[in-house]
Amino acid sequence: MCIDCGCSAGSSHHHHHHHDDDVKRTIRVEEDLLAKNNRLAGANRQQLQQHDVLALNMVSSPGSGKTTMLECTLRALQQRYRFAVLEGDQQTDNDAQRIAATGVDVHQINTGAGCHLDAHMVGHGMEKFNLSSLDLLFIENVGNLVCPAAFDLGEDHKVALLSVTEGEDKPLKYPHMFRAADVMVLNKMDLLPYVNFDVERCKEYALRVNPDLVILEASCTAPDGLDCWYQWLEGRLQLRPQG
Ligand SMILES: Nc1nc2c(ncn2[C@@H]2O[C@H](COP(=O)(O)OP(=O)(O)OP(=O)(O)O)[C@@H](O)[C@H]2O)c(=O)[nH]1
Ligand SMILES: [Mg+2]
Repeated sequence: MCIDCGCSAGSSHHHHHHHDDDVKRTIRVEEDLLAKNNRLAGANRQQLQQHDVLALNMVSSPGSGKTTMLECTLRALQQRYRFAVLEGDQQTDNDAQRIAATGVDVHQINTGAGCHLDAHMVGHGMEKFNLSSLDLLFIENVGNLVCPAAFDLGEDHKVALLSVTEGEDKPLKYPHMFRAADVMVLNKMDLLPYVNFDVERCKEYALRVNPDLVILEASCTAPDGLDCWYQWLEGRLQLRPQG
């Protein structure tokens, strides 16, 4: 259930003809849902921290390259770090199969009609792994640039991917996601010659929405195209207390 698109809970934003009582009730339901989610996210975070597991919530529109970037990352770094992946999708276990092919432990969460992962689903997903044998848990969220922004899963950082085929105005049009994220990975830089995409303007928009955003330029197909991402990731992993 989602406060932004009203997929189940119903949103007050789009209905101006509600009676005041209906609006108040809708808002109360939304507040309750988010409060419950935040409680569960806190419990997830506590568990992850107890085991010194870094958790990253990968968010983007469908097709920006979340799974591809994870496949590359796992293949490149799994000799040095212990990974597990939670895969969120409405339907299919396509992405889980792609991750499993790398040899890394993965669990698929299907949300059905749901347009985002919530902390409750992730808490149960975490039960599938032995947290004390992990360095990093990747959570790939449902492809959606809107609703996942509102749901804390207990992660350390949201990492938002944006590919250069999507248009440089996206941080302005979907500000909640880029405000909720700590990192923006500008992906598919290899396609820049074929699309109208102004990288500098995109960065300016993104920083306007979130001045603290770390922006990384990446390509999953170019040689060394993910080096800056690996650098950020390893820097972050090395910040953890030594277990
Ligand atoms: N040229 C190019 N293609 C890429 C890059 N990264 C991903 N792709 C392609 O983009 C398509 C979508 O990639 P996915 O990794 O499935 O995207 P996703 O974000 O996981 O998609 P959903 O899980 O459906 O939200 C695939 O055909 C990838 O091969 C890149 O850096 N450059
Ligand atoms: Mg995917």
